[in-house]
Amino acid sequence: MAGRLSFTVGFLIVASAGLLHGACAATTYIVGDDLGWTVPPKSTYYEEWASQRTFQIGDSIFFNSTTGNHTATEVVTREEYDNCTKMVGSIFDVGAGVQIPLNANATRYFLCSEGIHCVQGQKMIIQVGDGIGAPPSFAAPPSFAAPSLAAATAASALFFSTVVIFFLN
Ligand SMILES: [Cu+2]
Repeated sequence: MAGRLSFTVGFLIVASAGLLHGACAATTYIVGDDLGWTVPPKSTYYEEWASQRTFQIGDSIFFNSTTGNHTATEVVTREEYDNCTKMVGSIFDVGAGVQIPLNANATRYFLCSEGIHCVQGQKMIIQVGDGIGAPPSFAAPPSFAAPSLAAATAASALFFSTVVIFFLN
């Protein structure tokens, strides 16, 4: 009986750990890391930052502004991106930070609408998955709930495991 208990507990701990790990697998990338989202030291800074990373469905990017006024403006086409087109798509004021979920394979274009920041290089291309897919719906607001939802799912899985252990013994 003790052997079966140990086996059951061990199995459930492994299963729960798997769920917890799964919940953490989605990555939130802080755009520009320590630099944050600002006018970069060189014009290709953010494009290089993004090209060095692999973005998958479920990941998020977090625009964190430490100095000055900036926006995270998403435009739809490469042409709009190249031309630093403003007032197209969705514009988020990067005050306290903006988190944008990457919830579909697509190539997405972000830039700052303030002054000439975009021309100075505050722009970035994010390829999610294979980069092929419909552009995002701009009706979707930035998500702040995703991390806590994932944590809640993991917590409920742990609770369920505990209940199962209780009834098995
Ligand atoms: Cu800016």
